Amino acid sequence: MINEKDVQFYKENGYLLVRGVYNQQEVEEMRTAVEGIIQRAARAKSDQNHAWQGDFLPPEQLKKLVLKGFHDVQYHDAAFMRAAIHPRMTEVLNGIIGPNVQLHHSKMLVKPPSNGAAFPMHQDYPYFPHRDHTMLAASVHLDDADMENGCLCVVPGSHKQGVLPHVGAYYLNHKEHPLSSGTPCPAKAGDVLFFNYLTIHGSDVNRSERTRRNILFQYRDASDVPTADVHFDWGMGLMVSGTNPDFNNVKPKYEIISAK
Ligand SMILES: O=C(O)CCC(=O)C(=O)O
Repeated sequence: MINEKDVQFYKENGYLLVRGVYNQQEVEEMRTAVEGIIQRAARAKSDQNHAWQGDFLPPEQLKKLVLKGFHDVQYHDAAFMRAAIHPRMTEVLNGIIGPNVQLHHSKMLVKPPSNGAAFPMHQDYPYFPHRDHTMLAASVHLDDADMENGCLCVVPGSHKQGVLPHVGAYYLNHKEHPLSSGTPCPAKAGDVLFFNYLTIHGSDVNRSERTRRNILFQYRDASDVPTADVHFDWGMGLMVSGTNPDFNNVKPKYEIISAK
């Protein structure tokens, strides 16, 4: 699926777009699963807006923006578990990360037409810092994405700058790091954009009449460890490929919610 040149590209640029990781049928299965989550969340009255807040857009514009986001989608529908460990996905992960890969967490990001939320430029590092910086996002496209419907933009090579100071709700100063500083990564449904958690990235508002649905999996080398007690997720530590060299090192914390 990828070759040595691709791996080199990722190392140099901190990102890699891989075409056709999922076929049409697999994409369709995930779309149905996304719709199911949205429906069930609405019935459970858990469908709050996850649009990022801050000062990166005027308040009256921010107010209108909507993001349907849910974490750990593999706990909602098995389609996402199959996607997380899909052989074509693991092949790329093995090329970039190495043989032993763990899932850290997942989320779905649905930007509805006309008012789908923007993500100001940021690194993912502050949300779940790790020692060896092996963490990467694999953003699975369930729709064709371009600048019109708010595709991802990355700053090539920015992972080499290391950890940068973030402001407010963990994004970079938007005057120093405007969205226009990023390289747009238009993609087709089934394509996956891989980017390191130090790579600066963001995305614009969905101004089109098309929905933009992405599933984002965060993966890390199984020997990498968190350096702060933040963002401990249910999915954290699930072996996606290989073996766990340090199984005593990190134990996920579970919160028991009593049944009503
Ligand atoms: O999917 C997107 O447009 C951006 C998502 C993102 O940057 C994030 O979740 O950290």
